[in-house]
Amino acid sequence: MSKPTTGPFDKTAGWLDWYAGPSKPRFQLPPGSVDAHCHVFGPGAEFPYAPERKYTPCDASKAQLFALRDHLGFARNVIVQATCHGADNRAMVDACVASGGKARGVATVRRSVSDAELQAMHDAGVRGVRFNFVKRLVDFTPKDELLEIAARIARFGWHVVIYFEAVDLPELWDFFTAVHDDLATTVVVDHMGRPDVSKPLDGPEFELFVKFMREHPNVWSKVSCPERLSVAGPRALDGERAAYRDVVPFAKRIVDSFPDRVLWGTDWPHPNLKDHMPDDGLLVDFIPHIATTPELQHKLLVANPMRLYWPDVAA
Ligand code: 0GY
Repeated sequence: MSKPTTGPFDKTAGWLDWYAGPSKPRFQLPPGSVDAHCHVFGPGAEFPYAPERKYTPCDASKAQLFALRDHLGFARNVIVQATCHGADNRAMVDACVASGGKARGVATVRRSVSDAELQAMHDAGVRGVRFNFVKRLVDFTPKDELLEIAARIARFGWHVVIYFEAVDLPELWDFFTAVHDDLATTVVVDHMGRPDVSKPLDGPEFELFVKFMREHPNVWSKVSCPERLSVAGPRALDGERAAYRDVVPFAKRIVDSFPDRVLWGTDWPHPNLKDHMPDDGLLVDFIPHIATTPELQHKLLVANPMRLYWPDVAA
């Protein structure tokens, strides 16, 4: 893989670039595996970062993403619109189109989006919208706007991806339940709703998330981002193939409890990590610790993402 570059934009102070030269995973991904959460950044010279962004990253192009896909052994990507591009989906859509059917997208839209624009995104491979509730990443969007968008995209058969932090779930519960009950749309939660893994696995905070999934059969979870959630490490660096052990019980519990509603992704190029940048090869080696049988691994990496993003292709 080539090295990260920066275009005409100045990166946020302290920005960590993605890890160039990742190792080969020892865990062999099942054939047809999908990296169901990753991003492209720019390149800024071609696809400028949004004026309202909360951070300015290094560039992370589609060619670099596809090189990583091939290096790690994934067959497909789901490219999630990153907040540094706001609701300008051009970089993500361009990557989906260039992938030749090997990438699907998740967009960010405002209520001003037209049906023709939604249709064009659908034709390019977009299958969902992302609602982000993480306050450090986005400005507040009124819930009525989100519900309006959710109703409009449901007609395209798209789903909703939501990103929030565990402490905010009680406040968001009614809204998410309305999306579920009124629209029957699949709702995919990013990174298990960001649990605080220093709290007990069976404590009230994570139990609420488990209850959320148990009571709402349309809710899925990405069991991704141990590098974001881990407090105790060890980091996926320097050959460490059993990294982020404090996250394992949380992710394993979700995989074991809801094996047909889980997804996994690298989160490359890992926006906003402050502490370290993981070796993505070693990150893949995290997977067999949380999906411990070939059957669970196949569901997590192949069957589930294919059902959601490529329902027309046999997995
Ligand atoms: C992630 C996490 C983060 C950022 C974004 O779109 C984004 O900017 O998703 C984060 O900073 O926690 O899912 O990639």
